[in-house]
Amino acid sequence: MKNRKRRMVSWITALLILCQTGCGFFSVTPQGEAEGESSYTYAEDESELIVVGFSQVGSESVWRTAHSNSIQNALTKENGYFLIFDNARQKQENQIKAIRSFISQRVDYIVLSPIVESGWDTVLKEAKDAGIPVIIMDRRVDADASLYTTWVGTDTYKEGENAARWLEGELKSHNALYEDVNIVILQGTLGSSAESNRTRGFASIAQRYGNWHILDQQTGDFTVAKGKEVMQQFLKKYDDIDVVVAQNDDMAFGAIEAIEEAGKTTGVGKDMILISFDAVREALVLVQQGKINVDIECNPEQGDDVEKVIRMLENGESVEKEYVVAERIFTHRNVARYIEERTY
Ligand code: GZL
Repeated sequence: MKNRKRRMVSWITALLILCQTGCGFFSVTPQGEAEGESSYTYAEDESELIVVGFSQVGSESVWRTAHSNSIQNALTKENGYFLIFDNARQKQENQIKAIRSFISQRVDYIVLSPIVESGWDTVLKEAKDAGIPVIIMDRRVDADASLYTTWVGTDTYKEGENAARWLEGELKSHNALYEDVNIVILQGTLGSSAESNRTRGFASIAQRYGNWHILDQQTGDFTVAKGKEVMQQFLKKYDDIDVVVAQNDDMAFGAIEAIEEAGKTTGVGKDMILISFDAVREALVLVQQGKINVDIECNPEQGDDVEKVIRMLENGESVEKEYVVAERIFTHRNVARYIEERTY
């Protein structure tokens, strides 16, 4: 709130200086043409908008696009917001630059979806010193918790555990739980909480089974192209892969391309089991077709939760330190029930 007052004062000050220099007031018609005598009416309705600076990871995946849409659909002018959206193109230095720009513009709130967990303390302290609340969204930061107000996202560690628990049940149902199984993992962006949590969550179950062999794990950076490239390397290196774990659907799409180009198949009753994460619509179609065995949902619809938090803060209400959004697991057994409602 105080940033808006300060910003309004600075605008009025600027206008007064403008007047003293004889520039005079003018009214700006919708066509943008100044006309005749009248007082300058800057967009007063805009001065009352809550200005939010949002630093987004990038546009690396279908999920990310849905995530961006979710925040843009929640923080609209009609809802009382002026959203400044910055796409960091998957570079942390771009996110840090964007946050510093938001601070210099004296926004009311900063929302950060951090590409990686580390390296945020300095810039978050600058925001705190400027009196601008920061909301972390989607991935997590490894920073002093006093430097941000709250976190809104998904439990990616549980997602990793759920993937392994599904595999446990799948192998058990085929009386193969204690048979040798060779696994390769396409990891997300290294150093991101999504990658580290899914990797650790899966490993926490996998380590119980000496017969589960994780042959290799490499980052496909959450993209189709890199996921395909790494899968091609795995196929060259190993001729007995039983399970592919892709830490997002885009890498799963790339892996399927690579596997099929190598003359093999994925899915229910096929050469390789394919486990994926995110559960975007395009992937749920592949689950329905039996090409992806299981898709662990990671819910990108977090914009409304962020908007609720900002509204509470505006009303002087206290907020929780974290908000976790709900998620499901999709297989060919239940996907038909949900696929029609999937909008992204
Ligand atoms: C997960 C999110 C990940 C998605 C990917 O919370 O950060 O980033 O799983 C996206 O699709 O690129």
